[in-house]
Amino acid sequence: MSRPATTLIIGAGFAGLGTAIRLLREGVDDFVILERGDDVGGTWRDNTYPGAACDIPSALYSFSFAQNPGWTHVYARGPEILGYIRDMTERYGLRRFIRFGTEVTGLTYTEDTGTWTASTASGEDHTARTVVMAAGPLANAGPPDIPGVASFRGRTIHSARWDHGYDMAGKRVAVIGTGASAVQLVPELTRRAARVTVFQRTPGWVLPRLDHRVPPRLRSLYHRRPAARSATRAAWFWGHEIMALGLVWDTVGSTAVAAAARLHLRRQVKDRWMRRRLTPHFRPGCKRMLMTSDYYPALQRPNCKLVTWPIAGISPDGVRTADGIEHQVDCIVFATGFDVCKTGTPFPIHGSGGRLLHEEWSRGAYAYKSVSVAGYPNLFFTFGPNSGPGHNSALVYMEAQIRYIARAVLTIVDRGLLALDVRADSQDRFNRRLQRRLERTTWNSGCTSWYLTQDGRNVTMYPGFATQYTRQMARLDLNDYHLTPTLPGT
Ligand code: N01
Repeated sequence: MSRPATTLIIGAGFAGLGTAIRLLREGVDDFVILERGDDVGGTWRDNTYPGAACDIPSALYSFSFAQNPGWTHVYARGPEILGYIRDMTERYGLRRFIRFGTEVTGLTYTEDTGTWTASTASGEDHTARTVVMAAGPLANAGPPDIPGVASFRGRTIHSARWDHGYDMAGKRVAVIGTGASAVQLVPELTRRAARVTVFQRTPGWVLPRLDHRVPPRLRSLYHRRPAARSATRAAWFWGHEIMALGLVWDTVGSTAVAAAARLHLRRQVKDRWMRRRLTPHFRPGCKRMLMTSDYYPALQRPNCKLVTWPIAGISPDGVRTADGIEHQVDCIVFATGFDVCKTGTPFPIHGSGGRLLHEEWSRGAYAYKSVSVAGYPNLFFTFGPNSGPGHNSALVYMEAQIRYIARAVLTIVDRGLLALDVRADSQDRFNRRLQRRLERTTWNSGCTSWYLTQDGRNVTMYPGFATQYTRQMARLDLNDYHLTPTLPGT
């Protein structure tokens, strides 16, 4: 049997590739990246819907150690971000570590050897001393459970699995959902399709996205002066940190955000009745803030209609609403979000003693510092429980996780440990404190969102500033872990 690798990384998106780069920098090159798709990029490979872009400035939505001086826009479009990820893959020579088309179907820990085995759809097994889960929290998409969905005779497309072969020209299109994906794709669809009907269940808070092309002179300055890039990044970072006062905690800050969003709505929508239908009834930040300057104008184009009656079902010819109307369409776009692993895992994960992670998480996921779970030694999560930012770039959080995980992997390697397993009491103490802090956040202020479990527990977001999260992740406190030394002679 071949020697186990040091690390298995599951997923070749931002988190998996970032982890690989960090491990290489630390001198670990004995790892394998398992990727179910046929290219790198994760969410940016999958989300190719018209208008896909990032609503966080590119200077901040990129790794601090691989800054791109050439971003063409303040807010990069999807293809440019995918290009950045592909460039990074080549620059760091990561392709040779990736096994494309390898879908992991299960992970099992063997206590005697302190190793993990990943089973895959092809039947091949991969074994390693440590595993980094980087499969992405928003990787699985599917149509929502709306009655009659299977009976629809036209085309259905999910925002995260766009069908580029389907020509929207001349088509009547329904868009279900008005979240972050919908507000980006609706403006593009109104330019392409004959008619677009947008079905809104809950209006969201919208702030303008002040996007523009980065002037060539500024780009050339960024090329010449890394300090200028870093200064821009720092300015965006601190600007977003201030946003936490309005989006994370239910304070006067959120009243200010609400006022700014109302002003944006008043400026862009002159019709009072339409404004009423677009005005949210929850605290800003409770659901994800929407950043767009072209969504409201798109809704008011002559070929666009906003429907706020609840959807009663889908018929063979279109979408039926509770007022009895059947909206006949050729295509339904589901911008309805993702199957988020709040209580489950993307595949069965068996820890020590045969325990099963999705059974332990059945009432909501939890972890220690979002990366380690007691009973699952040597296994580390990126974007694990309570690691989501509500106001800043996910990549800032991801870098903090990656550094922490690399430190843990090196500790296992350098000390020759069989197992590094977080202590259950440390994990419980950490989560009690975390849940107390979450009680005072906007996410727990009464709306429904994908951040919460069915019984209202927030297992997704981190209740604080990015600087606090980074500080939390800066130290690997071995007092919070059980360290099992390798047995002599093994
Ligand atoms: O999905 P969502 P998304 N009937 O879950 C509605 C990231 N992202 O793909 O609010 C009718 O936010 C649902 O209505 P309601 C980002 O993290 C990032 O837009 O539940 N409607 C809602 O309007 C984001 O948070 C970027 O009442 C139904 C919408 O569908 C995450 O992806 C860009 C329904 C779903 O909104 C998900 O965003 C885009 C039903 N049965 C996305 N089911 C960046 O720029 C759901 N809805 C970084």
